[in-house]
Amino acid sequence: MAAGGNKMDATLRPGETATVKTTCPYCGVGCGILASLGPGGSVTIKGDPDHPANFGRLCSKGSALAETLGMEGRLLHPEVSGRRTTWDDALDLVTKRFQEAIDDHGSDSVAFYVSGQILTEDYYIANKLMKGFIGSGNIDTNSRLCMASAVAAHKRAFGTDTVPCDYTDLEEAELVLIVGSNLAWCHPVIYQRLLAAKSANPSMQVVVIDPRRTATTEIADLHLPILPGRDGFLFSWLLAELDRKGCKDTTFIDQHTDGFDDAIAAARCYAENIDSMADETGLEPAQLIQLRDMIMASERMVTLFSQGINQSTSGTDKGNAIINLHLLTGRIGKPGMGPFSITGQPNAMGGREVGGLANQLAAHVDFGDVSREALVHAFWSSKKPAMGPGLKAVDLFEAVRAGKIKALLIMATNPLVSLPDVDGIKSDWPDDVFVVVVDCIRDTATSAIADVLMPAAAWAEKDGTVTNSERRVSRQRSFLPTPDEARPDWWILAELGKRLGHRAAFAFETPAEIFREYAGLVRAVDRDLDYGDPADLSDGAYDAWEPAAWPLNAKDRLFADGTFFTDNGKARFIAIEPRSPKAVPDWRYPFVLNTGRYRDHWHTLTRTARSATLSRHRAEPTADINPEDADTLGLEDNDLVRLTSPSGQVMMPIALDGSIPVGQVFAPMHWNGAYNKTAEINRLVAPATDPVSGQPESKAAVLRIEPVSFRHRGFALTRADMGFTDCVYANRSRIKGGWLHRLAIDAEVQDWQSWLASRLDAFNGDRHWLSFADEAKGQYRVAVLENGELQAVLFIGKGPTADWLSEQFGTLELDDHTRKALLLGAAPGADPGPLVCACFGVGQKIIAKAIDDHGLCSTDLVGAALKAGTNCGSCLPELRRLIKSAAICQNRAACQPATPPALSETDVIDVEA
Ligand SMILES: Nc1nc2c(c(=O)[nH]1)N[C@H]1C(S)=C(S)[C@@H](COP(=O)(O)OP(=O)(O)OC[C@H]3O[C@@H](n4cnc5c(=O)[nH]c(N)nc54)[C@H](O)[C@@H]3O)O[C@H]1N2
Ligand SMILES: Nc1nc2c(c(=O)[nH]1)N[C@H]1C(S)=C(S)[C@@H](COP(=O)(O)OP(=O)(O)OC[C@H]3O[C@@H](n4cnc5c(=O)[nH]c(N)nc54)[C@H](O)[C@@H]3O)O[C@H]1N2
Ligand code: SF4
Ligand SMILES: [Mo]
Repeated sequence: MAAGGNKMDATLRPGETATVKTTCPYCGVGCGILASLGPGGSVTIKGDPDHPANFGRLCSKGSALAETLGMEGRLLHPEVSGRRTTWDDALDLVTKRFQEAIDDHGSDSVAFYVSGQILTEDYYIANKLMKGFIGSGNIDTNSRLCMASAVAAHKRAFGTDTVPCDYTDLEEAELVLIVGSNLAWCHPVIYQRLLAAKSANPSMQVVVIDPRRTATTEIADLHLPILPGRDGFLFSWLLAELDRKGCKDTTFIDQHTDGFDDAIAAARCYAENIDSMADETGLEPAQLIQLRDMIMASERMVTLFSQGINQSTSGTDKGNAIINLHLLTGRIGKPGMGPFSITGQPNAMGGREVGGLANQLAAHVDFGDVSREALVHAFWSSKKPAMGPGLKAVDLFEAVRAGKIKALLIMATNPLVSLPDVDGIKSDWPDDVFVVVVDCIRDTATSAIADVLMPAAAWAEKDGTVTNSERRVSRQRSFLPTPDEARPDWWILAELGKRLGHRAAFAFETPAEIFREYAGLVRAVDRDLDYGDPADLSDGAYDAWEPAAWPLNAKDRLFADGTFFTDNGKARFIAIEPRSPKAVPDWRYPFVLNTGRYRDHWHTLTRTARSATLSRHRAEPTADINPEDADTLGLEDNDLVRLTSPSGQVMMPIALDGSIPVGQVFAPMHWNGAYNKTAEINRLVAPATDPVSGQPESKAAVLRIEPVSFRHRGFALTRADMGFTDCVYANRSRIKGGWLHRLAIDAEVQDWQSWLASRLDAFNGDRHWLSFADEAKGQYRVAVLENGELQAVLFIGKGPTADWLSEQFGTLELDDHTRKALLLGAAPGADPGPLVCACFGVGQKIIAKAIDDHGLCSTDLVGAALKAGTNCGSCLPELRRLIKSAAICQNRAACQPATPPALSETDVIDVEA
């Protein structure tokens, strides 16, 4: 076996395998991966035991990467107006249209909108082209929707966007505050490291601050279900309280900080009365005191925060409120301490470094920092540098709507799903804006508005670097050949740069050359970043790059000496005036909408929905609400509802969930029109943004809930990917060997066989139908076989869930026994329930039964009995919850009868086609 860091030759001799060290393309944990290519092109993915982020671990998404590498749906050729063209023609056209816009309307009439999912090399070129040569600040990124508030908070406090912690700090802490982060689902490998650290050190305490009781709260010693958007009040109160109690590091404050007096004066306004603080935050006075005392008792404290803080109209202030607390106590720059903003995307951090955000220039240099700006311009030999910030994402799309942007290039992001107010954006989209979309996938919501499509190389084909949450720079290395005409993102941007007349500045041949240049810029700027001496970065050294955190070669940890990157070297306290979310619930819109992530899905589904394994955990979005609210509304679990906000409407089923507070709704951000035409959650989210960071408030829209009327509800399983677009509601998801469709139908249907038949492709062979009807119960079931092979199944009316059939569909051997089971929807006693363990395919009902039958009281015992939870561990929090609750009837799936209604053999009738 050929192992090692180097890019490998993807053509192997028979029987040979090769392994490449690369990095996971999903979350900001940045796990190291060993990708092995076997004979016949098979790919095996394993965690890299030597990578310091994961030491061999992977979560369910990382483990299933091999399933998402296929060519299905890939964009493989450049296209202009939907027609295939050559790279030369596509690039010439884009150059012409960008140049025309610049000539006629100025540099600020063009823009790039990029992503934390491109590599540092790609990002560097995009930024250099826009800010160094086109002469506009108009390059922004989806990190605006993600990290912008944390970035702004860091810059206000430290002078630079510097994350001072690494993962070992979490392990060494005595107290970990997890604020607005569902770590168990969104950064599962860090969560597992924390879990292991807590087991090894039982005195470690974990507090989770989140309106919902999430999977992450399973390890919490204290869960504080704060009211949506109120963290600023809580942290201001804590600041004043700790100060009052004398829990502060006066020497540190005096010698290493500015602004303490103002910040403490502002915080004291909120600390006079604990009862009003309790009202403001929705927490009990006793809980507030408990938290304060825990903080007072533990010197080694990490505050880890994510989108529950950032995605807010006061996200920057909240970030600073957290940092203020660490400055007060001097808990920064030392092991096991610090404010820790974790990044979402694999290269969110790298993008921030190069300057991918519109309000900074490059390499952590801000606009207006005149001497360093001059240094960057000189380094680039910029002919036409950007002289000020460009438009931030939400403003950028506003400018497009207002006709101010004439040419826009979108790369590695799907804004027509992920931006707030997607309906408004689509309806106002001007005809004359020229749009280029660079993506790996052909059909996305965003590619639908493109004039030009450019095929990008995908993860397994790309070479470059990414920086994870702990500032660790790792290599992504290609292990598959780039298909057809797909090209790396940096190549596409460099070609554009050359054609726009900047041949020398963009004459890069390899990612290594780009990285060397960037390392040189970083060295010249000489601030918090350091990638080492570019002279040491030969092609070979770049190839062999071992994961390393910046600043490279640092003698001590960041901020260890109390020196920060502000002009006077002191950190800044920021005086905060806490605010509630912009939208306030009223009688028309009485609920607050919280949006976020599912364990096994990634963003807008362009990747994870390709995997049957990953689609099993959550095949369909649900609006999770408290059972009390459902009761008030007269709704039952799984009822189909319409959610209406001032911005728009969506439709999806509800799920009763006691972990959601009364008055709140949680729904996933993931669904796009290709999988569900009515569930794009950003139709509901208004484009309200934080005044400092420009980050939108994705977690606090307001809405009302109404039932949807329809005549029939059911599901279909089909071999072919067919549409049910005329249904009131249709959600499709991948299963092994086909598709699962969940449907609501308003048409009056007499004959379900004809209804299904009319949707099937013509078939000349032997077509058999099985059918069953119970008119009284409104149950209809049909299945169709073509040449003896199962093609489709349709279940209408109340009855068994789709779980068992979805498992069996791809492999069902149609003997007499299974034919019967087919229309029963379950082999008797074998309904697995919704999937919990993705690695071993173990369902919730199986686990619950084993827990009950055998008294399994630990995840180890469940693992020993069923293997569940013994591979990637992503489901451990759910296993713990099942063990704890053993009263699983709270769970909606378990509330349905475990065995389907009786159906006698004679009910199943064979009908000739
Ligand atoms: N499985 C999965 N993992 C992912 C991703 C994915 O798509 N899928 N995406 C990656 C990316 S880009 C990102 S940015 C991260 C995001 O990672 P997280 O930030 O952990 O994920 P979210 O689910 O968006 O939101 C986190 C939590 O904030 C809570 N919250 C909402 N409002 C408030 C509030 O007012 N206060 C507090 N304290 N909490 C609140 C929500 O209930 C939610 O549990 O995940 C990364 N990892
Ligand atoms: N309501 C609500 N909205 C949200 C959020 C939320 O919590 N709630 N979260 C926000 C956050 S934190 C984020 S990060 C965004 C994410 O939102 P997006 O960035 O819009 O989501 P993705 O699905 O990751 O889109 C990435 C696109 O890039 C393509 N792609 C993948 N790899 C490559 C590559 O190497 N090159 C190129 N050219 N293309 C590639 C994929 O096919 C896909 O189309 O959503 C934001 N929107
Ligand atoms: S935790 Fe999972 S998604 Fe995140 S980098 Fe690791 S394997 Fe990938
Ligand atoms: Mo993100």
